[in-house]
Amino acid sequence: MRLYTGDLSPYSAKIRMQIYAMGIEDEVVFDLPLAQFFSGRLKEFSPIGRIPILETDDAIIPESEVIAEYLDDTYPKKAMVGRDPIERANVRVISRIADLYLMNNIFMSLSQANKETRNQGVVDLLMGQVSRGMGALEAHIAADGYAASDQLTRADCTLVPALFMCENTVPRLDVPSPIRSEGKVAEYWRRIQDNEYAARVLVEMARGLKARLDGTEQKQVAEAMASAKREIGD
Ligand SMILES: N[C@@H](CCC(=O)N[C@@H](CS)C(=O)NCC(=O)O)C(=O)O
Repeated sequence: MRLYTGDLSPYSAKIRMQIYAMGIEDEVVFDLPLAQFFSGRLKEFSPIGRIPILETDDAIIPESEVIAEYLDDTYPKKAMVGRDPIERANVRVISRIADLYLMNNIFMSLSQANKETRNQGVVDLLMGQVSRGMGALEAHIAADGYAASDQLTRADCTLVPALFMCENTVPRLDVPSPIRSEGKVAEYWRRIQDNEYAARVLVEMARGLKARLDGTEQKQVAEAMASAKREIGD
């Protein structure tokens, strides 16, 4: 299998964390087609045009939640969706809160990162939704152990990158981190960073953020584009 992924992409980080935790890393090649991704040509390969994408011998699978289910279905003994119907429901609810109400709104708000051109109404609308999602998460998250139960599940794999975005990306909009200083989410966030798989994707995301902010990513993209052009010319 080949996973099209990027260090900073929270939806990709969620799948990497699942792959690390399932212990199936040897079955996967990690790849980022930089030139295609940053020139919008990923759509030629996967119509949705977003990462992560999982390529198998038989299919091109987009959408992180679908890839997560596929991995669980492919390796049922290592599946991370929970042991019984209630646990599975909790895992899916937390994963949806993280994906739809946190990550998606934060992702859209990034278009307003530039102070000069910022539309504050857009920021307020999206941050209101993030805050509402946080309220729901506070009610659903487990009081101890992992996000949905006493074991690491896909809920953690989705939530860890989402909370990274809350802490590191939201402040770029001059809005404080939506993770409150106290409560179950705050305690979970402190606890989960000691987990080896969470710690690993957090390091990768921090590396991606640094590369974006210090211009390294821009340089890599320019090099990848130039090399793609040369290949077309050859
Ligand atoms: N719903 C998708 C969202 C994926 C997504 O938005 N990926 C971002 C990177 S984190 C992307 O590829 N953005 C490129 C674009 O919007 O053109 C999923 O769960 O996989």
